[in-house]
Amino acid sequence: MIDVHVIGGFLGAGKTTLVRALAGLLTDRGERVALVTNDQGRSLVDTSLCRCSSGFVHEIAGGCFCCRYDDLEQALLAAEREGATVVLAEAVGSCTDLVATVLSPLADHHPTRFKLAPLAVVVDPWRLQEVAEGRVHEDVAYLFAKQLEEADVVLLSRADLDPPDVRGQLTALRPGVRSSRSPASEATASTRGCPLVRRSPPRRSSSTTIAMRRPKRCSAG
Ligand SMILES: Nc1nc2c(ncn2[C@@H]2O[C@H](COP(=O)(O)OP(=O)(O)OP(=O)(O)O)[C@@H](O)[C@H]2O)c(=O)[nH]1
Ligand SMILES: [Mg+2]
Repeated sequence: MIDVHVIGGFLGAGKTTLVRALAGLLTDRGERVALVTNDQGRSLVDTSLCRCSSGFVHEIAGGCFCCRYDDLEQALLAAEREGATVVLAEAVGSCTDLVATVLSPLADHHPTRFKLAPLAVVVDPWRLQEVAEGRVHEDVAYLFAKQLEEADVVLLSRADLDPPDVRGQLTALRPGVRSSRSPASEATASTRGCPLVRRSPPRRSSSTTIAMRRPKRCSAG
């Protein structure tokens, strides 16, 4: 069986950074790692970044995993044919309902083929703080809460930047969720060597500068 990890989290949370760091760690341990990137647009920066971290990258563009389920399934089957032992699949930052639209159908259709990991949602502690304090647009708060709601585990990014302790706020928003630091705290180290890496400091945009999408299910499919 292939281990399949679906990684969710809000726009800019640190998903690609995590996926790339994990790909490196797992490859060092002898795993064959395939990555699946996803966006609603047609051209993915994340795909180019991920190609720096793994030889096996499948891109699903033009829609979220939720409305491109068949493409995701095909990508996982292709990864299996390529001999992958682990797949890391990064969902679009505005995606919600991953359990209902992706994990449950995969479990139903391929009970002996894919071993589905608990849903991991990457969270930027500063963003979490903004949400908890009501400093974001209601659409952002809605998406953020929806993503947290279905998380089995929350991975807090940017641990290397001395973030605020948000465990209390996290528990208030999502009681009982497991949380831990994202293993990708050394973002610059994990992305070193790739010409596409953005070397500017991580985004600290306020709610007014967030590129907003309405909190609706993806319509691109
Ligand atoms: N220092 C530091 N920077 C981070 C960390 N995680 C992410 N970043 C930075 O934050 C920015 C966004 O990170 P990405 O990994 O691209 O975030 P994402 O969730 O994949 O973003 P989208 O796919 O656009 O939604 C990049 O500039 C990263 O280098 C971290 O743990 N530490
Ligand atoms: Mg990304």
